[in-house]
Amino acid sequence: MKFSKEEIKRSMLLYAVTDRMWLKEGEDICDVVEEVVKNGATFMQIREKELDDENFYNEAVRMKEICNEYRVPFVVNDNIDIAIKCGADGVHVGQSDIAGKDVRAIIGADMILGISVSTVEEALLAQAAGADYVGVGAMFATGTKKDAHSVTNETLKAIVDAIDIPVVAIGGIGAANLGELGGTGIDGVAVVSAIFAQENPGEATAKLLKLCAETFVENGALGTALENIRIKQPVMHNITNYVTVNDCANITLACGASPVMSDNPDEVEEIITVCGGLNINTGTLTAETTKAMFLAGKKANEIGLPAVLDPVGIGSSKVRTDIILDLIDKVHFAVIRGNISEIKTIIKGEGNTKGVDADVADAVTEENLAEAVEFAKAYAKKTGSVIAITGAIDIVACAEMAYVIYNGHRMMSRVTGTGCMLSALTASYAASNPDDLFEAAAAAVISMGVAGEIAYARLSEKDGNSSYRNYIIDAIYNLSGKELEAKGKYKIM
Ligand code: 3NM
Repeated sequence: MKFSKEEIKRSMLLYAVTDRMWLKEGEDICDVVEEVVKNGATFMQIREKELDDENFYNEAVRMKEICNEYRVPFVVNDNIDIAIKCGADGVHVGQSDIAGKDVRAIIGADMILGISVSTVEEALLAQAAGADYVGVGAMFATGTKKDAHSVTNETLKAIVDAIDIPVVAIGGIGAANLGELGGTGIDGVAVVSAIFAQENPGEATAKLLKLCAETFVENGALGTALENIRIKQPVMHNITNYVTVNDCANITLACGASPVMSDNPDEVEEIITVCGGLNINTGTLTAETTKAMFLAGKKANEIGLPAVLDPVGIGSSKVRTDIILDLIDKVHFAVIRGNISEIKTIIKGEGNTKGVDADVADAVTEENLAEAVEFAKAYAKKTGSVIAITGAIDIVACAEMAYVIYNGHRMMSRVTGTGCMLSALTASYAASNPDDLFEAAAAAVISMGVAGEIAYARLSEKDGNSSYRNYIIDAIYNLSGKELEAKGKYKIM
């Protein structure tokens, strides 16, 4: 299956179900769906009760493409044929439709199966029939589904306790009453009118997601890693290139840390002693900054502070490659963050090409993912550093485990320095979570990707890459731990 069980569980948080009834004059449902997933819906179901099969199918194909781009699971309500034909991630059926086990037999093991239930007995049957989640409703009075049974919070809790698969509540749920479902143990809510009947479905989605995060999400390792920066407010020593130094300083402030940007070899050893960690970025390298990097890096090691390396431009010249390899040799880095080509070049420079990069294509894709993850883990094991390889798909690896991260937006590549900013951010996370560098680095990478998504949703017609850069920094400034948990799109390998 494309989505792991954990991803499906997390994606229940804000489950949107389409309804064309609320479309405004001339509006296309797929455009609305794009606004909704762009603004944070974590799951999408197409529900068409009146449309003929051809139009249903055509619409499903387009929605599938949109959801795919945002890595949001997409299922089709009731129509198994269309679900299979359009390549949907799954299908959702009710009690009056075909029996769950028959649906599983038709769709096979890999597609997501959701089943609507309103009693514990139905929930147990759904689980036994191979459902990946159940939708429980109706929790409140709803005009959207006329024949819905009503369910009490007690029954909802009993269902949560009785089964192991994720539970999403549905029916009459909106911003005003969502809080009443807190404490029931559900994974999230499914809504139709609270999104699609609203004047601005995108804005409504963003607001609901925040509420869902506050109500249903517990701070895990990622959220805690972010909150720790705000609590500890470490001073961060950055020795970085002059192209993006200001952005690195501002993103450091945005996440809750405090930047010092000294690259003077005569003072860096003194400066680092009042800091919580170090970020070394090898862009626009000069003889002086090189000296400062070695001095600060060694001192950071000596006094036990985490150092992050961003090997910008390795391979672009012999001088730079040699310096970076020498740095890695003489300084222990808590985290090394680069794109796959940079990380590959580091390893090649060590003459360790065999079995490492030969079959790993330059871009990480679903096809070479398993191999790229093994490559990152192997290098993490060898160096004792956390290895963060960033691109369209990001990998954050320690020797035993890796986060594979799908957050971010392609518009990020139109801003110079998103990588540099991420390294500065990673150093702030590492300094605030020195005992859990793996989760810290993953949280940093996810938060940058989430910020790229939030910033993209905020762009208006006349905005370009300059506003986008600022919106990314704003998004980091405003990001909460729970929001980070809620918006993270990742799996563990
Ligand atoms: N299924 P709204 S209630 C599609 O109880 C659906 O199984 C339900 O719409 C169930 O969010 C429902 O507008 C409608 O109330 C939910």
